[in-house]
Amino acid sequence: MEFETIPTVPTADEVLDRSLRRAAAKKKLKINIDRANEEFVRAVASSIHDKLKSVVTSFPSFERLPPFYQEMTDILVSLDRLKRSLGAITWAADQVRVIGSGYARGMRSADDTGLLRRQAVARIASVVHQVGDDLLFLNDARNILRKLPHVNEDEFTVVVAGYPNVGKSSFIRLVSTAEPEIAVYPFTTKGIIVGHRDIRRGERIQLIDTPGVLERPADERNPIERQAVSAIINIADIVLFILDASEHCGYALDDQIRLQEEIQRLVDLPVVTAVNKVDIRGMEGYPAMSTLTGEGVEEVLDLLLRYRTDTRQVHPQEPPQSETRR
Ligand SMILES: Nc1nc2c(ncn2[C@@H]2O[C@H](COP(=O)(O)OP(=O)(O)OP(=O)(O)O)[C@@H](O)[C@H]2O)c(=O)[nH]1
Ligand SMILES: [Mg+2]
Repeated sequence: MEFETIPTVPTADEVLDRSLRRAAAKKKLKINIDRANEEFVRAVASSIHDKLKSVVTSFPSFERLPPFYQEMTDILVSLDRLKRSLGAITWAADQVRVIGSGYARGMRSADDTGLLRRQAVARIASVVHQVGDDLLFLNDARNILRKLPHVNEDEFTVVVAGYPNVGKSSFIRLVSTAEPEIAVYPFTTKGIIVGHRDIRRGERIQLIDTPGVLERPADERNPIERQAVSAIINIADIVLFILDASEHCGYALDDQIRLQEEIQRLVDLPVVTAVNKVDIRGMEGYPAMSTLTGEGVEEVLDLLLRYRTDTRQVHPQEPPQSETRR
């Protein structure tokens, strides 16, 4: 993922200190004091300009990112805010260069180059401090975005969704390489977690654990829930919707079914619904499993894999592969 390579974004003081120190080292090399002052201002301005520009270019171009990552960026840090801050840093880089070359030129005909040097540094420092909050914001954004998991668009992808606490992570843990946290309280999972499962002939599929979603208007959903919806819309080939008929999750079954219907309307994809926690209570008409006892879990996975062969088969007229071939 392109986010992993974004280096730490320095604070305003770090940008200034580093550039002033470097320029001071260069200044020592000059014998003529006026030349030294001019050189100092040029060096400070150019080093700050380059540093700020490199901060901007270290972020990926968001328009070119796949829709899922664009949307996740928007949910987690706000694309608008990110673009505004990157724009502010570009502005500051240009300002610093203009100030630096203006003062350096002025020094050629000045009596007191030391005074001009101090004025130039003060003005440059003021510009850098003006974008101090933007630098802090970009570093926070960088720290959040670099934790986003890598989603492979070429792999068959099952997105596991449902109300909080129904056993989504428990299922993912049993059938994939991912090891999400499991707990008795809702919203244990707060982001997208990617796992894999090897299937025959060296192929593997991707299984995505998502945070729980509540049945409520989309604009009332919090950023945690919105990540799940984004995964369903942008990266799923198939959705496994888990119901908890025992209601031990803390939510009414009717609400869970309404959410399942909403998701079904939202995407033009197969939505396979399975009932978990059947060690406590099952429900007619749906595949049954218990991630606690393991009962029915592999059967649900097999059901999902059958869709994989259905959607990716080379000859569409070929009937779905039978149970015996798996
Ligand atoms: N009895 C029983 N409990 C289960 C079963 N599956 C999960 N649980 C319990 O249900 C609780 C929630 O499980 P999780 O796997 O964390 O549920 P989740 O859907 O990922 O929850 P969020 O991440 O909060 O949305 C935990 O206490 C699990 O031990 C099951 O089949 N039977
Ligand atoms: Mg979970």
